[in-house]
Amino acid sequence: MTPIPASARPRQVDGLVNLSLAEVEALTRQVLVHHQLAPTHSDALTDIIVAAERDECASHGVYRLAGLVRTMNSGKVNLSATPHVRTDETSIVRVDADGGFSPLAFNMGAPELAKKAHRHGIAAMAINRCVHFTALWPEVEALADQGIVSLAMTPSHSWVAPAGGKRPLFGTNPFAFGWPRLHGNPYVFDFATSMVARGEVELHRQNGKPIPPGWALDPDGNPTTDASLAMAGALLTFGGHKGSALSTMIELLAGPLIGDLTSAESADFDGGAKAAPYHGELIIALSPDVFLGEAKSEYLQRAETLLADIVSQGARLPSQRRFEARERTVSDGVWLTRIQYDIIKTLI
Ligand code: NDP
Ligand code: PYC
Repeated sequence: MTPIPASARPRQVDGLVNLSLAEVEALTRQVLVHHQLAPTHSDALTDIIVAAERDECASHGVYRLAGLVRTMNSGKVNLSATPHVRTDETSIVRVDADGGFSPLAFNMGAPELAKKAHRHGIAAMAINRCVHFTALWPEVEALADQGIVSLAMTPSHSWVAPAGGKRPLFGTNPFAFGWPRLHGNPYVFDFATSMVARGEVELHRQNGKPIPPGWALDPDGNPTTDASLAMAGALLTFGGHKGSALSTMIELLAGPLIGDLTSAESADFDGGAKAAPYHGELIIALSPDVFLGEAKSEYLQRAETLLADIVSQGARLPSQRRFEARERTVSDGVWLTRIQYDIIKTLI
C-alpha cells in the first residue's frame, strides 16, 4: 500500500487508519498505563505488541488491547507482579511470574537460560503462573540473536477439539522454533497447533468475514464457516491427528511437566471472565557451540545449504513475510482497520 505523506494526515483511507510505529507505541502504552499496569510490565507488553504490528502479525498486535483491558479489569492478572528467577546446579531455569503477564518473566529469565545453554549445551526454562497472550517468535528470535537454537511452547484456554472429537479440550497451543543463521535473520517458525490462532478467528468475526471451511465446529459439533459460531464451538487442529498429537504434547510438556495448568484447567480458572489464559510456558534452548565445538561453522554452513535449497525451489521460508514487513513498516507505518482503531480509542 502506498504510504500517505505526513502532510496529508489524518491518514485514513477506505476504512483503514495509518499509524507510525511510534504512534502505535504511544497508544499501546497509554492504554496499559491507563488501566494501572505497572511500568515494567507496560514497557514489556508495549515492546511485544509494537513488534507484532511492525511485523504485520495482526492477531497478536494492538487487537489484543481490548482483551488485555478485560483481563486487567477482571482481577485475573497481577498488575504489579514481580517475577522471580530461580536457578540451581541443574540446566533448568524456573521463573515464577507471580500471576503477571509473561513478557517480563521471559525477559528476566532469558539471560539465565542462555547462560545455562552455553554451559551445558541444552537447558530449559519453565515460566510458571503467567498470564499469556503473546506470539512466541519474539522469544525464539531473541535467543537466536545470542546464537541459540530454541523451541518454545505454551497451552492457552480449551478452545480446540482433539482430532475425532467435537468438544474443546486443547488450547490453540503455539509451537515456535528458532535457528540462528550464519548471516542475517534467523530461521523461525511459530504457529498455533489449531488450524489458526483464535485471534485470527476473532478478527474475521470483527470484520464480518466468514472463516474458511475446515477451521472449526459450531457448538453442536457441525462444521461451520461462521466465526461467531466457531468461537462458541471448537477450533480444529491442523493436520488432523498429527496436530492433535502435537497439541497434546504441548499440554503435557508446558503443563504437568513444569507443574502448571493445562488449557482446560486454565479455562476453569478463568471461570467465564474471558481473561487471557493463565498457565505456564516451556522454552528449550540448545547451543550449537557446545553440540558442535570446532565443527560448528562446517555444520551451520550445511544448514545454510538446506535452507537455500528450500528457497531455490520457489518456496518461501517461514518468517520471510514478517521480515519483509519489518523493513517496510519502519518507514511506512502500519494500517489498522477503522473498526480496530475506534475500539482502541474507547479503552483510554
Ligand atoms: P500462521 O498460520 O499465519 O503462520 C504460522 C507460521 O507459518 C509463521 O511462521 C509463518 O511465517 C509461516 N508461514 C505461513 N505461510 C507460510 C508459507 N506459505 N510458507 C512458509 N511459511 C509460512 O499462524 P497461526 O495463526 O498458526 O499463529 C499466529 C501466531 O499466533 C503465532 O505467532 C503464535 O505464537 C500465536 N499464538 C499464540 C498463542 C498463545 O497462547 N500465546 C496461541 C496461538 C497462537 P510468516 O509469519 O512469515 O507468514
Ligand atoms: O490467538 O489463539 C490465540 C491466542 C491464545 C492466547 C493468545 N493468543
